[in-house]
Amino acid sequence: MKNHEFILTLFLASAVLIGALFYYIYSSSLKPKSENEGIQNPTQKRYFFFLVYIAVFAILFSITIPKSPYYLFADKAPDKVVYVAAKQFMFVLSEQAIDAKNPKSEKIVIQSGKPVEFRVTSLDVNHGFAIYNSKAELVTQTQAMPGYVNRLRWVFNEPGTYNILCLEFCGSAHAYMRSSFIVK
Ligand SMILES: [Cu+2]
Repeated sequence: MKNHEFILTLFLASAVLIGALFYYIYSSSLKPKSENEGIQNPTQKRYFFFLVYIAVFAILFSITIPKSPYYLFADKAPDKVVYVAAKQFMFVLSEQAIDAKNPKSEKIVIQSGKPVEFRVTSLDVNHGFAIYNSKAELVTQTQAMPGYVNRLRWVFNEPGTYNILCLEFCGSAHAYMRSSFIVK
């Protein structure tokens, strides 16, 4: 099972659990038909149910949180740093720190199999920084936010041309906001 399929399965399992919880609360708050039927001690049963529920979620979180992108390649020193400044409606990419008053883009070539770090910011509004491979599949992404530098580390194993698209609706020409780099 691939990583994303595994995470999808976990999400679906938690959706079923949430559904089960709501069904349990709904059915336990129905009035018993007579004094002899129904739940005898709903408070205690709910307490037990919540304990099980918390335990299940603790397991799910302990599996999924370490897979979140914040820890990806954290132990690898980047072979290359690429500075990214997004603005309406373009991406400025450079191997040198970008001067906000005079942003200059340059052609970026990344070595395959080596960790690269993108330092992503925005010069105006919020943008997305999404990297797509030559098959138009989303590889990785982060937000481009004014006043913040988001670090995105990745190792590209497939050579080719990668496209960068904005994933945040940032204005009238948002759909035309794109750039690219080469992995060789
Ligand atoms: Cu946009």
